[in-house]
Formats: sequence, structure tokens, C-alpha cells
Amino acid sequence: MKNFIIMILAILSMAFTNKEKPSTAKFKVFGNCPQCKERIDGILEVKGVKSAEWNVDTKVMEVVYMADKITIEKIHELIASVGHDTEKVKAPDQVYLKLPDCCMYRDNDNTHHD
Ligand SMILES: [Cu+2]
Repeated sequence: MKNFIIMILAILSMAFTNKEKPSTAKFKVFGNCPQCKERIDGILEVKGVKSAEWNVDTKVMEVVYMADKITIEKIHELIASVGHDTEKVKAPDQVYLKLPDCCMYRDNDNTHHD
């Protein structure tokens, strides 16, 4: 009986330590201005993303997410879906071309990444 209880406790503690911890990812997202920031950070207000903070100056996105709820690929796709290129995923032209003029980062030599 004592062994049985120890076994149950061992299984329980394993179950708890196996709980997913948040992952942090840092990658480049292309954009220009505070309006871009709102758009980029806003699209990541989804289940599985704990926090998302894009830096307008460095263009670096720092995202904290739960890898069991959302994949990093999906995060890149979400950002691209609102018109912003990431390191991995290019935004569709038809979405990009609808961005306000101030957000047209592909025309800006400073942020051009080709
Ligand atoms: Cu903008």
C-alpha cells in the first residue's frame, strides 16, 4: 500500500513538472511607425500568446507564448496576415498595398530587407 501511494505521488509530481512553460521568441518584423506597432501587437492578442511587444526602432518582436497552444509558425503567419513581413513569412502583396502610406515599409530604404 505504501509503495502504491508513493507511485501515485510520483505520477502526480511528474504530471505537474511536465506542464508547459512559456517560450520566448525574438525575431524581426518589418514596419515603420506606432500605427504598425498597434497592428502588429494587436493581432497577437490571441489564445496561447502571453505577451507580444514589437519595438518600432529595432524592429524586433519579443513574444512570450505557450508552445502547446500556438506554434511559432502560426505567430509569424498572423503578423504577415495583417501586412507585415517577418523573418520567416512574407505578407501577401494585396494586404500590404492596403496599408496606410506611413506604413509602407517596403519603400523605406532603412527598413528594406531584400
Ligand atoms: Cu505604420
